[in-house]
Order: sequence, then C-alpha cells, then structure tokens
Amino acid sequence: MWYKTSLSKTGTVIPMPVPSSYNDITQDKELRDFVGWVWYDREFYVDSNWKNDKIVHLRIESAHYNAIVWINSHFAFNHSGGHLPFEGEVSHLLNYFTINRITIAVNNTLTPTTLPPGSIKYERNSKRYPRGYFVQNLQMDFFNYAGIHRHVWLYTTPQIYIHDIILKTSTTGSTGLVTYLVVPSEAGNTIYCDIQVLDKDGKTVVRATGISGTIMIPNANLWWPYTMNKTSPAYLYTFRVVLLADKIDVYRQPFGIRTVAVTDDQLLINKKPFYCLGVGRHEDADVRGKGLDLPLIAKDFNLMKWLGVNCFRTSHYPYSEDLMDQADQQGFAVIDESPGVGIEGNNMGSASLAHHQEVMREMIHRDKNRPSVIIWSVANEPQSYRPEAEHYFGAVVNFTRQLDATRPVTFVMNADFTNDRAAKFVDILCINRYYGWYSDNGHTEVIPLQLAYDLDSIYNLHHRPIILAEYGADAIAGLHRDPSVSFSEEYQVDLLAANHKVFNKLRHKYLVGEMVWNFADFQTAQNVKRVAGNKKGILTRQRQPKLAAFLIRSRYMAINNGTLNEDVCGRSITL
Ligand code: GCB
Repeated sequence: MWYKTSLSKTGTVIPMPVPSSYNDITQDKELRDFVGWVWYDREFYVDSNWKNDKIVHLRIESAHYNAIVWINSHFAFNHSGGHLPFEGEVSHLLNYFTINRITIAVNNTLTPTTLPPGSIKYERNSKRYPRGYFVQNLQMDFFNYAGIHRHVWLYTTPQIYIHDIILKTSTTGSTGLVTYLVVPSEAGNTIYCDIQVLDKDGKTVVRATGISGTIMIPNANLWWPYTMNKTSPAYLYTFRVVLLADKIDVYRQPFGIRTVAVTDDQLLINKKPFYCLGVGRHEDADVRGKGLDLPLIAKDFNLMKWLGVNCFRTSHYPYSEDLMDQADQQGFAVIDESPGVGIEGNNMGSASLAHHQEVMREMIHRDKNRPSVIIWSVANEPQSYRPEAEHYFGAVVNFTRQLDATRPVTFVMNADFTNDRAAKFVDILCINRYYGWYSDNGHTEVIPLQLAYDLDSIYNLHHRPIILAEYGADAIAGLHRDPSVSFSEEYQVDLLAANHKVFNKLRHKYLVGEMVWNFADFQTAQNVKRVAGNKKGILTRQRQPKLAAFLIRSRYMAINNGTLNEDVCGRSITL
C-alpha cells in the first residue's frame, strides 16, 4: 500500500541519489546487507503541452533486480532483471497541471530462476540463530549491489513513432553495405520515412526511402578497434530517419560499418586478424557501488588506453549505455556478457531457460547496433559438465544466434574440457584458468606446462579460436615480498608472466586473446578467501596501479607496436 501516498507519510525516509546503489551510501550495516524490497519515490511536474498530442514514456535503464513502478498511486509496469532497460507508456497516468509522484519498489533477492541465480537459506535452529534469520547465498564473486543504478527518463513521442531501428553492416570491396529495418510503434502501421546516412561531419552521404532496404556507401570508412587502425579508428556514421507523419519527427542512430567473423583459429575484424589485449572488469566503485558514474567511466577508458587494452568483457552483466557509447566512440572491442553468471544444475530448468532467453532478447535489443560489440557471451562459468547443460546451453546459444547472426556467440567456460557438455555449441571459446592460484598456489613454475597442455587439448577437441578470458592472482596493494609469496604484488607479476610465456607461443596458433582478471579490485560478499573484496585488480579499487599494471602496460604496448621480445618475461623486463 506504500504506493498510495508519499513514502515520507508512512515512516522515516532516507535521501537516496539515483543513479547509485543504496548499499554503501549510509553508515548502516543493515542497509548495506539488506535483502528484500526497498522503496523509492519522488515528485515531478511535466510540460502541460505533452497532454495534447504526445505519448509520454518512462524508461528505467536499470533497477536491480525486480521492480514495480506506480505513477500517482496507479500501477504502471514491472520488470524482472537487474541490468537492462525497461519502459512503458505512462501518458494516461500523469497529471499535466499538478504535481506527479512516481513510486518504485525494488527487490534484490536472487533465486534459482533469476540471472544471476542465488538462493535464500533460512536458519531455524533457535539456539544458534535469532528468529527469522536467513542469508542470501550468492553463486557469483561480486557484491550484490542493488537499487536504481542508471538513468530514469521521461520522454515523448508523437502518436505514431519509431520503436526500433535495426542495422546490419557488411562490406564488399571498399563499399559498405547497411541493411536496415525501421520498426514502427504499432505493427501494421504504414509509415513514410526519409532515410539519410550522415558522415562524422554531419554531411549526408546517401539517401533512401522506405522502412527497409540495403544502402551502399562507396569508399566507406570502417569502424576499427583503436589499436588496429591507428589513423582512423572508431569511425561512426549516423543513420537519420525523418518520419513523415502528421508531424515531422527525427531519429538518429549512430553506427559503424564493420564485420566480425571467426575461422577455426582466428578472430577477424573487417577480415583482418584481431588479437584481443583485454581485461575483465566490473561496474564497481567506492560509495556508488554499481551506480552510473560518468567521471569514473572517463577515467577507466583513459586507464585502459594507458595500459594498451583494446578489448574488455562486460563481466558478468551488461554495462551502462553511457559506458558502451564510449566503447563505440573510442574504438574498444567488447565481449558483451549477459548476467548468466554462476549457473548450476538446479538453475537449468524451463523457467530459468525462458528468463535467460528473455534477458538475451533485451540485451541484443539494446546493443545490436553497437560496432564495439564483437561477441555475445551468454554466461560465465556455468556448471557445463551437468547433463542438463547440454539442452540448456544448446537452447540459449541457438536462440542468441537466431536473434543476431552477425556476431559470434560464446559462454565463458571453467569446466574441465574432458567433461564439459556445452562448448561444442559456441563459435569461439573463452576459457578461465587460475593455475598457480586456486591450484598449486605459490608454484608459478607449473603454469607453462599445465596451461599449454590444457589449451592445446581444448583446441584439438573443438577446433575453434580461444580467448583466455581470465587468469590472475590476488595482490594486496603495498604488500611486497621477494622472492614472491602469494598475495604480494610480486607474486601477481610472476603469475601473470608465467601465463604470458604460454600466450607468446599460442598466439601464433589459435589463441586470439588474453584478458587479465581483473582491471581493478572490486567488492565481493564477505568470505574467508576475500580481504574486503577481490584483490585481483592490476589497479586498486581507487584506480592506482599495482606492479602488475606496469607489466601489462609494457606487454600490451609492445604487442601493439610489434616490438614484443617473446623471450623476456615478467620482472626481468623493465617495469
Ligand atoms: C572466476 C570468476 C570471477 C571471479 C574470479 C576469481 O573464475 O569468473 O567472477 O571473480 O574467478 O577471482 O575467483
């Protein structure tokens, strides 16, 4: 009933910024670790002119996890899923001359059918636990930050509007081909539109009419990752649609012309081999948690360029649209990952599968026109050795491919290659391996043997290109030991360098990328293996470099410049 009146009339309220996670904003441990429904509200006015001939839409870019929205005490819409936008028409619920109130209830509980999945465990032994005690079990290694994480927009359209623009690009010789489909708001509506493709200076290069077709752009400027074509990377055109309805309405969609393909041992961008110099990441920062943070996005892109990174994975959920815009504009390749992290055997039933497919649909709907997105990742480290995994991942991967056949599809695997049942479905293999850390801790000398054997075996089984999507070691910034011991900055460098020895050999064969885990330290749930979070960052959570950052920078820069000395690794190079 809390949506019936303003929340401040029902009890104490806390000022809470949007966007942000609510967890770290106050000094209250209960709020930090809260599991269940939280309530937001605010009052606002709308332009009274909107009443006449506009449709008003409300768009919420991300609310974690389940959300219910009311306007002026009336139900507007709800949504399940913590990382993708949802929206609805709200014209009929608004007051145009008096104040409005929006109320949003958000519930962060993770269950066996959410993505990521989780479970609630009640403890009923009254000698050991207080009444009603329960814990949220997580199947992932990051803090379950919650709240309204990204922008909330009110925007208007005319009565007939454009619901979607779908662009697919290819090339023939020096000509770019853009196959387009303009989707009207109501199926069956006839819409008349004028199409223009503008170059980056805003000059019209081609015109067309009609809601679908293929446009040819002679001497096209291609979109490239910034390290592949240093003179003109990340070229973006604008697809401009002028809707010729009762009132003229204009839509602009930035896009890049580029192709992605895989052979059995290469990843090709614009038909040239691409080697991914990458990082795994998180949307994670002090105070804001996973809340959108524009200065941090700018800083992180500058740091990635400083490191020589040309590719990142949106581990383990889709990142904000603002961040993805930067990848498009600055020329970073992205493995766009769904929130399907930590899927176990009991998360592979039909309800989980239906929700996973819906999440893939939402993610592809949002990111399909982005040139930066080169691969879809449907999951991270599922229990792909389970018998159920065969049907489940066959279905998710095929569904994803049906929605978009222009990009390779993968999931990120940590299972042993001898018993995995799902890798056969993917176009490109992404593998996580922690030799010298979770096994044989302290023994970097075993890494070259174990990693090379493992990757060769996987390649011989599947004949697909491989990206080593995670490898790394925790290092507490400022902890130094020589000879190195685990958790010291030196051990992190030694472990990475031992992996690099193998990469140096395999990148001339089927290895098409290396992605250190992680770009920066990040928050996790409390547990005995985590010292106030995961410390595998090569940067601290405050974005200061550890020793390993200089190793990665010198390696990635040398590979980018073609000057890598493959015989010199680790602390013997000048950091
Ligand atoms: C993994 C997971 C990642 C963890 C990492 C670790 O394999 O994919 O989410 O954070 O290992 O540090 O254990």
